[in-house]
Amino acid sequence: MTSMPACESLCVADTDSSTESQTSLASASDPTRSFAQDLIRAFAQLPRCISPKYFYDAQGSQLFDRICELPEYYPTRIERGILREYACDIAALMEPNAELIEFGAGSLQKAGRLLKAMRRPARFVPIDISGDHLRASVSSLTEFLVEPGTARESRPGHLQIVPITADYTRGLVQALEGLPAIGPRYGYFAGSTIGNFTPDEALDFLRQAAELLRGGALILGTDLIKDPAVLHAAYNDAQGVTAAFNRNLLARANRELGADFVLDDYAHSAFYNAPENRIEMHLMALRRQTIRICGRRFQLREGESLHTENSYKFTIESARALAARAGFTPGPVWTDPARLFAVHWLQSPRKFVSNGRGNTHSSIHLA
Ligand code: AVI
Repeated sequence: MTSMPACESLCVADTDSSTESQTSLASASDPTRSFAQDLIRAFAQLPRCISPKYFYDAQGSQLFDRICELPEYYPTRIERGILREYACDIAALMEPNAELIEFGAGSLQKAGRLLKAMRRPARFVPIDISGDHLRASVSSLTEFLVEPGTARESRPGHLQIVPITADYTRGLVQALEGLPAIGPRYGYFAGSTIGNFTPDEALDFLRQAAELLRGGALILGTDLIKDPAVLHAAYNDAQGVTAAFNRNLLARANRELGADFVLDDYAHSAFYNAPENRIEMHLMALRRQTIRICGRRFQLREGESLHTENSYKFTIESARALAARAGFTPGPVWTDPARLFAVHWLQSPRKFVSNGRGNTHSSIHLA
């Protein structure tokens, strides 16, 4: 995200309430403090934009789980289908006694498929920014892994499960601090969450992953470029769950930071920006607003918006080229017959030089 000059005319310090707000922020948790800082920064610049990672408090994570079950939101359903079909083929590429690290644990169902297919998985490490959501996901994963038909070696008891609550966007090594590798390491980055990064952030994340997973591999889910009408429907569902997910950012600011957003005064706007290959989500002011966040006042004119998310879409080749630039050797790709979504095997060589080139010849399997 590029940082733009602060728009001072729209930012008025409100000294009456700032002392109280700053006092409460001083004792706030790290995630709340960084949310406050980034939200204030977002409102003090033009265009106003904030990282989508702030969607995911407990309520936002629950809303995201509901999005994943919507008829219009195809990525989760299609990626699950690919894993149902190909988990054994993917797991056959993994060494036995390995650990699987999931970056941004979703509902853990997809990782569960991989764990069931792996040979004697030693440890599963899901990392997520929302602790409440992570705990709930781990307990449903545990139920999934004790279902009849799961090999003894993939059951809890044999398999160590070590959930970590952390913001992995701040650094993968930091997130895994104090947890030395116990065997070959494989990563799983599902759901095309890579698309929520800027291209520079995506490259940086992949470089860190290549380093962390040396000698292992990253299994990467990417949403593919397709008919914009399909994309539009996926981010503008009929039940309004995506709109509620988007507005939850403001609701979270009201809950955690004592901000005074009136949620109905903001419209959910999601559209496909074709030149950039991305869906953009915004919250647009329906009337002139004066908002207070942590003792600072900001104004928005009618029609002005806060840019809350980008969701980049890829071709199979563009995702492989990006991974190769980060130091991975792209391997097989699994996709669905309609080519809506792709799951990539990205090998991280024991030693690698990230030089912007790489083997991008693909071997593609259709689910
Ligand atoms: C988590 N991420 C990959 C989702 C996406 O599709 O970009 C978040 C989302 N935003 C709106 N709907 C889903």
